[in-house]
This record gives sequence, C-alpha cells and structure tokens, in this order.
Amino acid sequence: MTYDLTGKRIWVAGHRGMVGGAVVRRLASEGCEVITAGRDVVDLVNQKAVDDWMAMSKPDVIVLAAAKVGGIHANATSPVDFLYENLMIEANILHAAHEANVERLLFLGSSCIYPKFAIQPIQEASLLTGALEPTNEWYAIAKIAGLKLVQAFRKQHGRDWISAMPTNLYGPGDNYDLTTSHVPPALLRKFHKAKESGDTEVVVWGTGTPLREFLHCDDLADALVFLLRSYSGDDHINVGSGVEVTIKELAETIAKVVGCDAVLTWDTSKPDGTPRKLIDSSRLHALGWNNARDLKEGIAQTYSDWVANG
Ligand code: GFB
Repeated sequence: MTYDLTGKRIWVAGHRGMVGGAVVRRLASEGCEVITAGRDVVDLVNQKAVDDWMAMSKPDVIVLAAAKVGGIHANATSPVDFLYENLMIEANILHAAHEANVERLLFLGSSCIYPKFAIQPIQEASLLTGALEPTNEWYAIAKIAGLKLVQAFRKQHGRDWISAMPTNLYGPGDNYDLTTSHVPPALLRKFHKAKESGDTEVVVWGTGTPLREFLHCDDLADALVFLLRSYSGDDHINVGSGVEVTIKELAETIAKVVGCDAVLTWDTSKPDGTPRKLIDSSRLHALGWNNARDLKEGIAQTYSDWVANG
C-alpha cells in the first residue's frame, strides 16, 4: 500500500518525549500539518478529555508515542504507574480515534513485550510464547494490550491502523534522571559527572553481561514514517538496528565518547533484567527500510546535544 502524508493533519501524541520529539522533527519535511497537545491541554489518562481533544482537533493520522516510560528500576518499582497509565492512554486514544474516524494510526510498543527467554533474534511471532521478564512485565502487559486493541479495531471495524515494536532507544530529548532513566542517558550522565569532578570510579548497575540492541530515536522516527506510508497488516513490525552490545561494551563506548578514564565498578545488587533482547527486523528490511547509524556516532551526537541543550 501507499499512503500519502501530504496535506494530512497528524497528531503526534507524546511530542515532549524522546520518540514523539523525533517524529515531529522527521515529519517537518513531509508537507503535512503536525498537531501536538501538552499535558496542560489534554490529560491522556482521562477519556472525556481525549474525546473532546479529538473532536476539536480532527486529525487524519495519529502517531501514538505517548506513554509512561522508564528504565529497569522505574519499571520494577512503579508497577501501577506503568500498567495503569499505559492502559488508559492507549485505550482512550484508540477509542476516541475510532469515534473520530481517524484514517491511519501507528501504535508504538516495545521489545519488552517478548518472552524473557525468547529465541534470538526475536521474531514478531514470538509474542505470547513464554513468560515475561519480571522487571518490566507491567509495562509489557500494557503494550501487549495496546497492540491487541489495534488488531481488534482492524478486525471488528476495518481500521487501517498498525503497530511498531522498537528495540531499546537512545538519542536527544531522553530522560537523564538517574533513578528513572534507561541505561544510555544514565551512563552519559555518570561519566560526564566523573569527568567534571575528577572521580576515579563510575558505578554501573548489574553484571555488565546483558546484551542490548540500541537504535537512535531519529532512525526510529524515519522507520515509523516509512511504515505509515507503506505498511498495512494485522501483525506488528519490529524496528531494530541489529547493533547489539553488552552493557560493559556500552559503558566503555560511552566512557570513550565522554573522554573519561574512570574505572567501572559493578553494583550487582541492581537487576540485570532480561539477558538478551535482539529483535529480528527482517520483515521491516523486506519492506524496504534499513538502519545505517553507527552506535558510537549516535552516542557522540546524543552527548553533544545534551551538553549543548541540557
Ligand atoms: O536501559 P535499562 O534500564 O532497561 O537497563 P532494560 C538496561 C541494562 O543496563 C540493565 C543496566 O541490565 C541495567 O542493569 N544498567 C547499568 C543500567 N547501569 C545502569 C544505570 O545506571 N541505569 C540503568 N537504567 N540501567 C527496559 C524496560 O529494560 O527496556 C522498559 O524496563 C523498556 O520496559 C526498555 O522496555 C526498552 O533494557 O533492562
């Protein structure tokens, strides 16, 4: 299929987040009208507020990047927030989008929807074939419900809506709070602080052995626009980079980028999470999209952006 974005009104829900911000930047050159609404304008957890906003703003297309997100510690310690807020946000937006006859919608999930011990690289078909990783099962259950609701709207009402499952992300506009962030911004901040204050040691969580695949948010945004234009199907689509490193290798890369020679020490009282999470993006590649960005180059660009813009 080919869907022309020219002249469409596109609501990027979650534009203040890293992914939503990247999608807004990516859409700037597409000849469409991007609309956004902060928390002060619409409370996404409130169905009536979402219905009113949708009736007033009348988007043709929605990119559903709004979500309660966080790293391993935030996920493990705030299960209600991750399950409840994400269920409400996605249910409210999908329901209101149906009422408002929204033509195209792209729902964003996460690679943590897959079983903890899924066969690697993880294919889309691995969904619901095994138990989830306990540190993020609340978020995963909410995201699985979201992609199933998209499928349900396709099946029951013929909606041409789709879902994408990105791998671990990083890039400009990330959350740098050390208790709630993901690993890339946490380590950028820790190594930066060590360099500034001359600390000789940086504490990294876990054992350093887990493997993670990392994708820059601007590459994700490019893939999402590609999917909006060209994909229609019941199945969700994985979006990965194929670039997989151990947490130890990531920490060493970040130390080099920052220019910090502090020694790494491992806090093994913190969880490792899932041992490996490399997704199989061959369906996306077969559709015609490929990721080219190098991890070190992407981390360096992210670091410069953070130092310049905070
Ligand atoms: O990025 P992260 O928090 O999320 O952690 P997950 C990845 C790995 O980095 C874990 C280690 O093994 C952490 O123990 N790590 C080392 C650190 N040092 C740090 C640090 O200072 N901060 C953090 N945050 N981690 C998330 C899920 O899992 O993946 C979310 O919790 C989401 O639901 C996301 O799906 C994509 O990759 O373990």
